[in-house]
Amino acid sequence: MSDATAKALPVLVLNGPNLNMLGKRQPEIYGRETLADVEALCHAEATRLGLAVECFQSNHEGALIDRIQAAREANSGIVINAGAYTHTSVALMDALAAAERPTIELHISNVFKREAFRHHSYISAVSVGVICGFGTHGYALALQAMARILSR
Ligand code: CA2
Repeated sequence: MSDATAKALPVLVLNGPNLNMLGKRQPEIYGRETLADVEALCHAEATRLGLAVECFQSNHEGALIDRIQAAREANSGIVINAGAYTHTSVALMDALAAAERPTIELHISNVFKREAFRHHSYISAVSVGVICGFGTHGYALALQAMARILSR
């Protein structure tokens, strides 16, 4: 297959609990863009980078784990904003480790300027790197970093 016809590598963009509320509450922390705006941004940035994205949001830990398990077969990399599960979920950490796909952890807000309980992440230990504090632009930054990782 020539480069021109090569299929774009599919990156999974996962959003966890309450991120379906983006743009509807707390704009001073999370901005005014909705989850649909964020997912459109991801598709546009992926196209620009020659990647494909599959977006998934759930408020349920088990549904997120099921999607991560599917990513082992279906996706080349994972960008994850695990929401509050970041700070609590050994189960998500274990699922990401088992997926064996390069993972980038993302937060819209700068969690280190916030409450102490947001300073610890179970996801960081199984991630290539972490992007936080750049608002929803962080999703574009994460995809740029993922494109570089997958090109190696
Ligand atoms: O900054 C981030 O992206 C967070 O992952 C967001 C989580 C929070 O628990 C993490 O500590 C940091 C919360 C997501 C809630 O999103 C909302 C968005 C709009 C309105 C209400 C909640």
